[in-house]
Amino acid sequence: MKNEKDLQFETKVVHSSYNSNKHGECLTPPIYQTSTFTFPSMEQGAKRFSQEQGGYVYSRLENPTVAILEDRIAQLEEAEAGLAFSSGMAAVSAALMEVTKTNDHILCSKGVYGCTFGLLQWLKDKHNIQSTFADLGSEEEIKRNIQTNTTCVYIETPINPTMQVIDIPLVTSIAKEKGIKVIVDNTFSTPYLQKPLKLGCDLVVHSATKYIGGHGDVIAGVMAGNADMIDNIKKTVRKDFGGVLSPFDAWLLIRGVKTLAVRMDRHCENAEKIAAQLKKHPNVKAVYYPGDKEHAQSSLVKKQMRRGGGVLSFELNGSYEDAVHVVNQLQLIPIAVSLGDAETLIQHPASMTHAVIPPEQRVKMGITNELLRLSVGLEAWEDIWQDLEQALNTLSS
Ligand code: LCS
Repeated sequence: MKNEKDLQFETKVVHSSYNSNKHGECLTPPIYQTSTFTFPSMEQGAKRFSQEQGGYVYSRLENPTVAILEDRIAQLEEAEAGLAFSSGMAAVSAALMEVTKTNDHILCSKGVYGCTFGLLQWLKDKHNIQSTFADLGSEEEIKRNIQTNTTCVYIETPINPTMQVIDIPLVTSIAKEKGIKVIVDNTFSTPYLQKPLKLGCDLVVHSATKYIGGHGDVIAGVMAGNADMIDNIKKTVRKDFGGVLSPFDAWLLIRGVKTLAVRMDRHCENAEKIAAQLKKHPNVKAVYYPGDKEHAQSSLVKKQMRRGGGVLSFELNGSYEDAVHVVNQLQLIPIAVSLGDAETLIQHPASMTHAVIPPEQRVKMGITNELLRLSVGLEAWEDIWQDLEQALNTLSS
């Protein structure tokens, strides 16, 4: 077989990081549902602890099923190493803890997921780690917001839920000059659509709950980066804070990720169609979708993403009450947070995923009360549109 690294993405999601000969010739990776591992002797146990000798010790440190997933994520992100966590937030918090200490400063994209915002607030209150939220749209703006104590730039791109896009090479080139680490939350794009490490960032994090898992049945996080950094996080924050993924959940992700490329193609196709339909509807004021040729940053999207992804947001020509009315009329599309599942999901960021952000700041981020977020699923796009259209048509235009 070719070197795994030379395989195409669609092949890597299925085959990489797993050799059935090492796992009882099982086609599908086994679930090593064990908390601990036996040592052949006292001496060998001690050597495993001191790392003089390889071998598993305890599943909070390493587990064979989890290790298959971690290596597969590294292959997909074209990273030296990967690491799995019990949630996306466990991955985000471990990444931030790795690159900051008390009194440091974080430069952050203008918007982030609500709980990431909450975590940044907690870091400020507890450890005096301040954050600045900025547009990061130009060299001048990035440089102006870097302080002497900035140790990290943290970005989501596209940003949840406004779908603004950040120029990763621009950010990383400036940060590198100043020795600042760049973390990219790649949840919305997945490594199929965007590879931040190749664009110069230091660590990629994901809520694997979303597209990596893809089936709405697991809460998980993953991370990828250079071997030293990942090894350090594995031996410190992850081991001692303990946000590890269970072997069964790792297995669900190994299964889910096999179809990532085909799912993403379908998510993108459906989202393109739904965005185009929404734009034509008289009761829709604005549609925010990176895959839309008229998206304000479409040339940047083309530069760093393969396609626009499966999530879009839109604002109604109307009030918050109209938004509530429309959402309550939906029959096929469930009202639920999360994204990246087979089911199309709709939610209201201002009162749900981003409710923790103070209203004034929320509006600055572009999250108005009329904004709705749609995670476009894998159904026939005509059925998704029919449901949206009948709901939108109940508003008088
Ligand atoms: N990063 C992003 C961009 C996210 O959207 C989320 C969760 C997380 C990190 C945290 O991941 P978790 O711990 O939930 O696995 N986003 C959610 C959302 O938009 N709706 O529900 C959860």
